[in-house]
Amino acid sequence: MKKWSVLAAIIAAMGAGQALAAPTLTGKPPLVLGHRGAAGYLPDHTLAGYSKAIEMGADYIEPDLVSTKDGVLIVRHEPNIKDTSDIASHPEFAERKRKFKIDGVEEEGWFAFDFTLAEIKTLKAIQPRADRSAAYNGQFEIVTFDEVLALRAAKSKETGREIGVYPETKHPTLHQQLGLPLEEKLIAALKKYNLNRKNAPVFIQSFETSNLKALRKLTPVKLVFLIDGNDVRADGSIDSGKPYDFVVSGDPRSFADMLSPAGLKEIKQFADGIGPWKPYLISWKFKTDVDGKKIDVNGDQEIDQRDATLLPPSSVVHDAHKAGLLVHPFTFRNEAKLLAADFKGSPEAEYLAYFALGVDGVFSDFSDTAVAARKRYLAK
Ligand SMILES: [Ca+2]
Ligand SMILES: [Ca+2]
Repeated sequence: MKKWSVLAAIIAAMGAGQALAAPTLTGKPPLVLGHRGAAGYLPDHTLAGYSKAIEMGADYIEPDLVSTKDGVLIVRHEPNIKDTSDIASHPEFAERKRKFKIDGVEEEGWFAFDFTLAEIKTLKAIQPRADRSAAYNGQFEIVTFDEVLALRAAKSKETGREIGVYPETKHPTLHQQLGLPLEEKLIAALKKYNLNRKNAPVFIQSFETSNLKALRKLTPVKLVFLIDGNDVRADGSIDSGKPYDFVVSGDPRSFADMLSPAGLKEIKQFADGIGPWKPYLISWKFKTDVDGKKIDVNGDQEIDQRDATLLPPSSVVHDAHKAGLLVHPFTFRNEAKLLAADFKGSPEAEYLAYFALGVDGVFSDFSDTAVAARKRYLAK
C-alpha cells in the first residue's frame, strides 16, 4: 500500500489524466546505467568507481572517451583534466597549461590531447564536485578504455551476469580536427573484447549526429543520440543549445528541434535511442518576483530545484517510442538540492516518476538508489 501511495502521489503531482505507467519500448525493466562509474561515491571514471557501480547492481558502466596525444582512448569526462586529475600539483607539467577552444568555448587548463599515455599514467584522479567526498582524491589512476573493457570482462565472469558498457565519444568533431578521431579505435577495442556484434551489451552515445552516422556503417552495436540542454528557465522552458556538428555544418536546428516527431524519425535513421537531459521529459518551474527572477520559496538563501515544482510530463517518451527509439534520460542524483519540491527530498520518488513514463533506462550517479527504486517500481 505504501509503495502505491508514493507512486500515486507522484502521478497526481504530475497532473491528472496521466496514464498510470507506460511500458518501456521493449517491455523489459528499465536499465540502470552507472554514470561515470559510481560518481556519487568515488572519483569519476576509475576502476574502483566502475567496480562499485557493478557491485551496486548497475546493468551498464559508462566510460567517457577522450584521446591522448599518442592516440590512446582514455576515460575522462572532458579533454581538460584540470578538475578531474591532480595535474595542478605536478610542477613538471606547469608549463603545459594553456588556453584552448573546446567546441568554440575557450578554456584554460591541461588537455589530454597534449599528453602521452605514459604522462597521463603519472597522474591520479580527483573528485570534481565540491559537494562530494574528496577522501579518495589521489588514490586511483587514470585508465584506458581497454582497461575498462578488461574490468568489464572480469566482473562479468566473477558475478555471472553480463555487465554492459556504454561508451560516450566526447567532442568527436574536435577529436577529428585534432587528427585524433575516436571512432575506429573505439570499434577496434570492442572487437578485441568480442563486443562488436549485434545484441552485444553495448550502447555507443554521442552529443553529435555526424559521428553516429559514421559509426552506423562501422558497427552493429546500438547507438544513442544524446540531447543536451543549457538551462531550465523560470517558466520551465528549456534553453536548448545545438549539437556541435550542427554548428560546424551550419545546420540551424537545436537539440530540442530533434525531439519533434520529424526529428525523432530522422534520429531513427542512424540511432537506436535518445539520451535526453531529464527536464525534456518532466520539466520544473519556479515562482518569480515582479522582475521575473526566481524566488527562494523554501527560504534557505539558495535558488535551486527545491524551490521548483514539476510541470506535467512532455510527450517525448511517447513520441520516441512511437519512432522506435529507446529513451535513456540523464542524470539522476541523490543530492536534495537537485530534486524538485514535489519529490520531498526523495531521489527514489524521482526515479518512480520517470519509470512511470516508460523510460528504458536511467543514467545515475547512485546506482544503488536507482536499483532500489526500480525494485520498488517493479514490485507494484
Ligand atoms: Ca557521459
Ligand atoms: Ca531555496
